Amino acid sequence: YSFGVRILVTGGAGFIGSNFVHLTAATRPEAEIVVLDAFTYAGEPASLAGLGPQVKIVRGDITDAPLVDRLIGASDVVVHFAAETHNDNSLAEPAPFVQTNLVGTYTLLEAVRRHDVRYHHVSTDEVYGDLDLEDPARFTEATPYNPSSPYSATKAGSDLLVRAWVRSFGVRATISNCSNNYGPRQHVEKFIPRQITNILDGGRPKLYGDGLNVRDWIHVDDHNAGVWAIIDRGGIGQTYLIGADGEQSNKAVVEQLLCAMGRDSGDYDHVTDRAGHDRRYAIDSTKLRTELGWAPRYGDFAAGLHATIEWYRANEEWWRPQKAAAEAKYADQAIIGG
Ligand code: NAD
Ligand code: TDX
Repeated sequence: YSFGVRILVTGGAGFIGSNFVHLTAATRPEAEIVVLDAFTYAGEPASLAGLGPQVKIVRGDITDAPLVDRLIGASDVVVHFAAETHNDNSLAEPAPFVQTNLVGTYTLLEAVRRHDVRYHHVSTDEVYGDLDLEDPARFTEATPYNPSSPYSATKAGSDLLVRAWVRSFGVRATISNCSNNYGPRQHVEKFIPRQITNILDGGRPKLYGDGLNVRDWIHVDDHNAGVWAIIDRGGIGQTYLIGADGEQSNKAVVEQLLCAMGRDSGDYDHVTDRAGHDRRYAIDSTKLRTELGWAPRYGDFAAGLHATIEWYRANEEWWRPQKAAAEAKYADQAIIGG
């Protein structure tokens, strides 16, 4: 470490944050981990089960400035995962995205500035907008910001706040922009868990539009290993893209899931497309690989997908309580959208 061992993890009860906490607890026994999480619909207490006294959990909001000030004053590094994260929700109701992603990040930045605490900001490749299917280009750290949705616009805004706090106030921060994550403990509203659990329930996957949109998939543990490489060895003020060369069309993913789960590969429905639906994301992670020596360990997407299917099969008690509500939200959004 280039800092002490007290780590504040915001959003540690969510998908990527909870995997980060488990990975850190398993690999860094000396770390003292505090999770700050509001336990929104996306925060799941069961995702933090089985962790010892090394991990403390605080239920609270990142926009609560006095609470944030107190926790950051007692930390050596902040790893900021907390966010509203689902594009479809941001189209139905943008307000919590502005509040959490922009005001929440601002609140953290003011506290790390006051206490001079090292800060890592977890962001997304969606800040760069999208690429054409025919375009051989991939996103790099130099790609201009061009977000499409309320979600990606608030993430882009939060990244720009970080850059300004680095330049104007000397805050010791780094930023990572990662591609689409998959793996255990991802909310059933998201693409891969939604389709796996539909199939487990004997239903059919739902493909938006023509299904040819491309996402660049990475296993959540590879993302989190990249985050640790940046915290340990990253340059202050630097941005690093994290991606594992995992481009797949949504249609191809659905077909792989159906085949892997013993169903006919054509057994899915096309449904109304997402408004403003980004066509393709693709990450060039050369900087992270060459400067910090990071490389993904889950190179084989099919194997990672199989393991993820097995996790949802074995952990129905984790996802079942959320499933009906998530599908009801989709049914409502379909009515609003016509
Ligand atoms: P998630 O929705 O699964 O979890 C978000 C967590 O943040 C939840 O535990 C929730 O309770 C908490 N939270 C929300 N609002 C809060 C608030 N105001 N105060 C405190 N806690 C609050 O999200 P995720 O998919 O794990 O994403 C984590 C981070 O990684 C986000 O910043 C996201 O933008 C980024 N990211 C995600 C992906 C992806 O594929 N999922 C890819 C790149 C970057
Ligand atoms: O039922 C579905 N059918 C479908 O075709 C759902 C839920 C999604 N899709 C499509 C939309 C996208 O093209 O699948 C793709 C993936 O959808 P999401 O899981 O909603 O992810 P995406 O919109 O790509 O954003 C994700 O990756 C970047 C995360 O949700 C973000 O938090 C992250 O920043």
